[in-house]
Amino acid sequence: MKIDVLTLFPAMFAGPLDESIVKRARTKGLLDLTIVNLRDFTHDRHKTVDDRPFGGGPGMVLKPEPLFEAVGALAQQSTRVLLMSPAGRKFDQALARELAQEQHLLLISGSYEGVDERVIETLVDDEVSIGDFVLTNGALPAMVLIDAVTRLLPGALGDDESSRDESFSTALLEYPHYTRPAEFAGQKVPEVLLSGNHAEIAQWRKEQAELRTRQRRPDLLQ
Ligand code: 21W
Repeated sequence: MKIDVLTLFPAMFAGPLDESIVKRARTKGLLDLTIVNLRDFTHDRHKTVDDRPFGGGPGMVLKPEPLFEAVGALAQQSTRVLLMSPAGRKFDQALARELAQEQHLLLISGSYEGVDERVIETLVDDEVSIGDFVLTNGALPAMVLIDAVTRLLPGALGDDESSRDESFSTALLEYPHYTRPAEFAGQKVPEVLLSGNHAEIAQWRKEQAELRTRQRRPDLLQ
């Protein structure tokens, strides 16, 4: 899969995408990721990407010209163009699975400023939000989306990670985990886990997962 990101903050992307499973997916050639500075598509001395809103009001709006030029240069017919926006469709595992099927994603990481509506009408396939809280820009949401999509690419997870993932792809929260020592600071590991009775352990884990889900995320059981 190819993912291009258009951003005003390319430096924010150094780090999170150079570690762990995403790094390995890039090294293996499963993910071809390019971070592109929107300012590279300006032509004036000041590399202007924004301007004052028509109609007045606070803040600035991202100008259409750099975005039209950038998307024109980076997108093909088959590219899915996504604008990271607090007004977008809520990102979830179902959307991550859907996006993992695409050949090419182009993410536009918005800033605190709005984006000229003609960009959204003409260039953007979907607007995507990662949740109902206010961030300073769309860079972290773009990285969150890339992380969630990348681990779903065939071959991205190792055998161990992959089989663990399958056994937990029930829509429940996970049961509690313990490792050695069997007693730590007076806190004991539940006896059943030390029993060696695999049927009882499986039953206990199932009950714990259901209990936790009912207590913490009843919405998942609807
Ligand atoms: C925050 C952009 C608020 C726009 C006047 C002028 C992308 C995000 C973002 C941001 C506004 C996502 C304004 C969850 C997020 C993102 C920055 C609204 C403010 N007023 N998912 N400008 N949360 N956030 N306009 O914040 O770009 S996906």
